Amino acid sequence: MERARVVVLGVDGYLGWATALHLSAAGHDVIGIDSLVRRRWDRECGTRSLLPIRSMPERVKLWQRLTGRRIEWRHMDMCDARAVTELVSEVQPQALVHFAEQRSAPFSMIDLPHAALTQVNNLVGTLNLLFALRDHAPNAHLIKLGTMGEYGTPNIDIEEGFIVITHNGRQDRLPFPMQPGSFYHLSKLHDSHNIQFACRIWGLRATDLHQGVVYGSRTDEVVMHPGLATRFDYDAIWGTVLNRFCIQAAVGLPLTVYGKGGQTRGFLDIRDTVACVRLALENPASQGEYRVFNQFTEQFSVKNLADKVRQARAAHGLKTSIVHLPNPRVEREEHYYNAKHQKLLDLGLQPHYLGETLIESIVATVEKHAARVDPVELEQPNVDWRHGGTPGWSGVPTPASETQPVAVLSRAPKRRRPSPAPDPVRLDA
Ligand code: NAD
Ligand code: USQ
Repeated sequence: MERARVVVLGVDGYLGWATALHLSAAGHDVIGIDSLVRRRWDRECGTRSLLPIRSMPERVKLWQRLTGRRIEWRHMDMCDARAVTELVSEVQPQALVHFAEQRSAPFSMIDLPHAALTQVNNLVGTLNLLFALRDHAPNAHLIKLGTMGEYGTPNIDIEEGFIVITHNGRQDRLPFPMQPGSFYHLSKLHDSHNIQFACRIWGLRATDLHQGVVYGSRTDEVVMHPGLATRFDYDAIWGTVLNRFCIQAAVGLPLTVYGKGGQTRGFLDIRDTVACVRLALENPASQGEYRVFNQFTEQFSVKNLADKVRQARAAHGLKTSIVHLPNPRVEREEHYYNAKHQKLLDLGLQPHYLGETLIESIVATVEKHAARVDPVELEQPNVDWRHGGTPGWSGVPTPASETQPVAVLSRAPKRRRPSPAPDPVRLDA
């Protein structure tokens, strides 16, 4: 594909930053936007990236100094419809990669304000984009980060987005039945419906990447300089499971398996995330097409992963313990799981599979920054699916000056269990 003008939405995040660098290195012209809201949510949750991350202006300046390549940085909220419209009409992108959402399942389960914030932020941002594309760039290719969690854990094979069903003697190709497991995962499903609808009625083109759980922090571009590091979460709100296990192992804490640990999910290395996005970009959907790629490379149960980390450490003579904590989530702990993931392989993806060396390299990265680890964040989960934020939850009030225009918290999360009848959610403050 020729050089494309591509907007990366959510460029300050874990995957957005690594992807922006990868696309820029591949010769594409990248414009990165972010509201920086994740940095605010970190302050509110009392969490922080294990790897120190620089400000966006510093990062893009460093990238330009090291490579001569320019990433244009713009501070913008996806919930600001006018700003999204102006961006799309002015830039006239060939493609947009949309990462800019609230992406933590536990965050969305804290209480009503957090569930509402998640759904408003994610749905309104995506809707703003769809209308802007309809009116100003109907040929642009939308590449949307969805999630494997939209499917849930059905007792049948999971297809890539659609399934052929025969019912009462008639046959159709229909969206695969979905059973998401949190208000966050539901927001991704609602987005998928909205995007599919926009492709059907307005002829837009979109690729919905149903991505599994990502691990690792190193891509070819990110490792060029410590100042290019991407965020690396490990706490119980933002940290994903393998990243948490590696950090727990590095600091000598037990690996926290929730429940029996038979929960099986699709996983992928962050190097494969950036490669998959590039493949989707360089092999665009047709006009009017809504397509789904299941974006992961291997499936593991949580217990399986914990055993792999333990074995990798044992190979170096180090002992790691595993604890089974009462599961704070409502999810199946033993189930059938077989999800297809062929389409990205067909486009040429060359996966990086999880091996002991990789686990060791993640652990080694962590060890360098062990002084930044807050062990409390690694011990007990602080959000329960049945009751919300637990007494261990340590959110602090959000300063009024930092509230967002559309999706806002009407009240800050408290240190106590939320009352059965929460305050009404205000979305207009
Ligand atoms: P992240 O929290 O590190 O990054 C998301 C970025 O989006 C943040 O920088 C945040 O400030 C920005 N953002 C959020 N709402 C915004 C808004 N309204 N306007 C502008 N910017 C906004 O998350 P991540 O791990 O990089 O995930 C990126 C995307 O990939 C998410 O959509 C997530 O659902 C999806 N995903 C992530 C994983 C994973 O394991 N990390 C797996 C599957 C799918
Ligand atoms: N888990 C543990 N111990 C832990 C942390 C998690 O056993 O210390 C378990 C959870 O109970 C769950 C599994 O590990 O069964 C995965 O949890 P996770 O926190 O790694 O991932 P999840 O909440 O599903 O969300 C993450 C990203 C989200 C993305 C999703 C992809 O935060 O943005 O959408 O992975 S997927 O899981 O395929 O839906």
